[in-house]
Amino acid sequence: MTPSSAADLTGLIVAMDQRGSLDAIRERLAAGGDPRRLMEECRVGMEQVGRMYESGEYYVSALIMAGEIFRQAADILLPLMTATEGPQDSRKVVIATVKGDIHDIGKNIAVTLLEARGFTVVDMGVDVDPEVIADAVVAERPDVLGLSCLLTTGFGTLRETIAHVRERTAAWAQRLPVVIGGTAIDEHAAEYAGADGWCTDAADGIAVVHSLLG
Ligand code: B12
Repeated sequence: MTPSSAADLTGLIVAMDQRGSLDAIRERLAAGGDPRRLMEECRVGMEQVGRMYESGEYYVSALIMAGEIFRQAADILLPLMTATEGPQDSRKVVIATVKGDIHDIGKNIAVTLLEARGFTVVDMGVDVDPEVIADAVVAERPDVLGLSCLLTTGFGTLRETIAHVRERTAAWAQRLPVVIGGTAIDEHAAEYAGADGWCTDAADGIAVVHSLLG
């Protein structure tokens, strides 16, 4: 299999081949490909681009380019993914990327999938102060708070944000479930931050939200 083959979507993303990546997606969809699987292959490509940036092989411009390719891929794939979503929910989620972090591609996918499942989503955007998030939680009274964080340097801010929210919602009859997401999140990060659930994939995140809400 050559790197330019439609079957190697991950390789095309890593090679920053924008036209090739999008053509491969269209080709694979036309052949009956599963949009979720294609999205996952794109995500793996992004992870690889990130590692190459880390090792000095790619510059920050590659992160920007990969982000742009992924955004366009998501424009094709998300409508297909949401068209086949399962049972609907009518509860409310406040969601934000934490202070100091401007990554929003993953958060936006989570928002789209949550909305497709019927959730009302209050999207506060990126780089949001802990106090501003806590204020929104008090004003909106959501059923769940979702926080996105892609930077390991943001884990302290996640913890600070959740602590603020816990303080401001201490009098609530029911503890507000907090779910965190992002590529570097794991159970240790979740425990450190004081979150109730975590994910590295939006579809899993929605399953976590459902299990926390009962
Ligand atoms: C694209 C990208 C960028 C773009 C972001 C564009 C944008 N608008 O978002 C730009 C160029 C701006 C960027 C900047 C930087 N980046 Co960057 N970036 C990436 C890259 C390559 C892909 C991220 C991405 O979009 N992935 C695809 C999405 C779909 O995946 P995801 O975000 O994980 O989201 C999924 C799940 O996690 C989940 N999810 C996410 N959030 C939430 C929230 C909830 C509530 C739920 C339910 C689910 C959920 O759902 C999503 C769909 O399944 C990653 C590499 C990687 N491994 O991810 C590096 C990466 C995150 N970046 C990194 C770095 C270092 C930076 C910079 C500091 C670089 C620099 N020197 O300037 C800056 C930081 C800027 C800042 N202050 O935030 C590092 C972080 C390392 C670390 N240990 O913290 C990474 C890991 C690359 C690396 N390996 O070094 N970056």
